[in-house]
Amino acid sequence: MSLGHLLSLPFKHFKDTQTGSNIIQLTPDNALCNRNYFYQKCFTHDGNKLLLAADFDQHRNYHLVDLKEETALQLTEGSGDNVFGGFITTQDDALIFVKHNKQLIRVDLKTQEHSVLYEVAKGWVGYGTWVPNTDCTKVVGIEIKDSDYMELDSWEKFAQLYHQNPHCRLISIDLQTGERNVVFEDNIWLGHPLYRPNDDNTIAFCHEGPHDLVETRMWMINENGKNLRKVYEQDKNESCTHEFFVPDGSKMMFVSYRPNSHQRELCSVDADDLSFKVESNMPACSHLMSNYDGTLVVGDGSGTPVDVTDTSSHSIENDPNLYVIDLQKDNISAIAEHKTSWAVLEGDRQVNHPHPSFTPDNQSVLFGSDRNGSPAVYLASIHQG
Ligand SMILES: [Mn+2]
Repeated sequence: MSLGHLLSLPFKHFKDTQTGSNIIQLTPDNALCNRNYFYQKCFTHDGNKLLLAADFDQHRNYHLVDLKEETALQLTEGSGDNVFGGFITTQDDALIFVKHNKQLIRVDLKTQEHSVLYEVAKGWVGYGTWVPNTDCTKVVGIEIKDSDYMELDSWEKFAQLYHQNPHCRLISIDLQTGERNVVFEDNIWLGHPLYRPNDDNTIAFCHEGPHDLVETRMWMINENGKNLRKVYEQDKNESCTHEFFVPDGSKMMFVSYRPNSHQRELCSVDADDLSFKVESNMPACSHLMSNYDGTLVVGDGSGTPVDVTDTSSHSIENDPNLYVIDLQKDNISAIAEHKTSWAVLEGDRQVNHPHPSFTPDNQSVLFGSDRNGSPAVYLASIHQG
């Protein structure tokens, strides 16, 4: 197999035993497949094509799945693909992803032609998920000094990197020219860079690390490096995580939780004035993502978080459900079981996370699970068929 190879991908259909939701298994058993990170664009606008990563050709590479034809088109090859950070451009014409923590690459969806948009400078490592602005003319990313960097192939190393206070910089890259602009730089582990949709002047990022040790996770800053501000002042016992911008740019939403409680809160701040709101109480979901205007939210029920230091007081029972939270109707319902193990596999901490998000028509939820023994990608209908 190689670039442009078209593989037949017969889908499997079944019903959720609890809810009757129609579930489609898109990728086969006995393979390593994952969807991209939950807020990165993975569907074409018409909802007919889906970006995912799969090891059909030895390495885990990007493929474009045709949901009508049940085929997978190979977009990348070789080792080193960052298989969570890649995204389809707003224009639906390319995949953009990072290879070997070093090169930001554009892949033409039609021809698979590769072009290098940006190269990480010597002495630095391109880290995590890099996110475009709405027009897809710029990307924000995080770079870590290579002397401070380590491969994060376990949750122990995740904690270790936090305590090392690595030198990090938040950068913006012009995709036309490849020019890099350093927005912010500090001896603190930085992560989750985000452009606010429809407002290039607002960039968000986080202080990364064990959630119960990080004092203030979420920050915003102007694109020119001015007006650094806390998004939200956390209580002493409060942990916040998995923040994302509602795709219309109106709000930032995030998960808040505290020790010795199963209950979690779906919270938001207004992206203009940072006014805070508890949107809903909810079951112990790890990741959340909303529809375009933030009226519907999908979350993945989880167990004891792995990214805290004090696991005993955060210990909770595993919840195997995908939930849809309707904020207008004030209603939460389990739509299907994801049944994933959450296990780290071959040094990959994220591959068995569901990372759910809506399809463009809001009728189904895309998620990952190793319910059949290996990580695969699924669609579950929200309403019973
Ligand atoms: Mn995750």
